[in-house]
Amino acid sequence: MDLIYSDEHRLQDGAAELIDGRLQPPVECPMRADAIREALLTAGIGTLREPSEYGLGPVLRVHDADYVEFLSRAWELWSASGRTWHALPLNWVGRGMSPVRPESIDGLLGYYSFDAGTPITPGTWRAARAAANVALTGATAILDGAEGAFALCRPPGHHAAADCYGGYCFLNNAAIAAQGLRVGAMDRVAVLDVDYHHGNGTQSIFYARADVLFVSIHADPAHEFPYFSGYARETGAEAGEGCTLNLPLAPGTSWEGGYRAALEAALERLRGFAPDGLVVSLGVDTFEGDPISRFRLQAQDYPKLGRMIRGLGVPTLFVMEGGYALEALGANVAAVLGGFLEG
Ligand code: Q9C
Ligand code: ZN
Repeated sequence: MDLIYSDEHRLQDGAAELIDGRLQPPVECPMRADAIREALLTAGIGTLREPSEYGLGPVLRVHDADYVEFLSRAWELWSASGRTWHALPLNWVGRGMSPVRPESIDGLLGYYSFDAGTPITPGTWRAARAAANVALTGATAILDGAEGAFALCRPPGHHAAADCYGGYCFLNNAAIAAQGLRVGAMDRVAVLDVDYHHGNGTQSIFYARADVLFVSIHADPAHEFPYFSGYARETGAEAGEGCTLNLPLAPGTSWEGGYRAALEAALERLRGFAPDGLVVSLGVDTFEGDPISRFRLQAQDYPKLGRMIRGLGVPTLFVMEGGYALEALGANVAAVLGGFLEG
């Protein structure tokens, strides 16, 4: 299958994220994409392809214009304010305060974000745009008739909402690709999000829509990031009521200890929806060795995941999200795609 990859991911290389109360080297780092690319080529999963340039049109079908403008200028505004280190937000709107758009870059960073783990660097905007182009190139492969394709997106995307960044995400690559499939004449599109963390951005983008189903298996937000999204009671709104399905699982969940059953429930809902195309937000931070996550999936479980997704018989674009165990990351992604190809 086509493996879409751009070297421009390297332009997102943050100095630090705030984690466990300390500034630490970001787990979301360029070595991740290098590890995945090498493992996929070694396993013979497919051939590398460069992304095409789609411009901002498909991005603006998912993200608000003022947010896109902010992202494109954030580094310029930050460095013009005299700072030399990478930009992290330091405060957010609290209950009882005014949720209005401030003017200074410090205010804007808080206004458009929801965490302090997502540094804006000189290359962030270019890297984020390249990742969106990688996803859109994958969507084009699916529209052109491929049964499967892999978009090696970095930075990841599923935490980014229409006007908000966080969770290492700036542009929602999976949502941009899903919307690309819709515009490209697929009437019904589904997103299956199997990253360890809830894809709050993707959910919110499609929450009131009936044409895009969002199904997610993730760690219970009562105990895990992003904490304020991903509960089972979130089922969609307005025309989209019933078109969001959240399957939160307890930290510590293993394949046989609940994950497989949740995946079967997810696949049953997907079959009921009968989509023309599927976007899988593929995070392998469900791995037992992941440094920031607490599920217990093992290497041998990932081919099963890929095989079960293939069983849907729907053209499928895999979009890379999280996964931070550098030594196993590439092999686990290759295992999912290998299982899909055999399935
Ligand atoms: N104690 C993705 O996987 N911080 N984003 C975690 C852990 C944010 C993960 C803190 C995790 C974001 C794409
Ligand atoms: Zn994740």
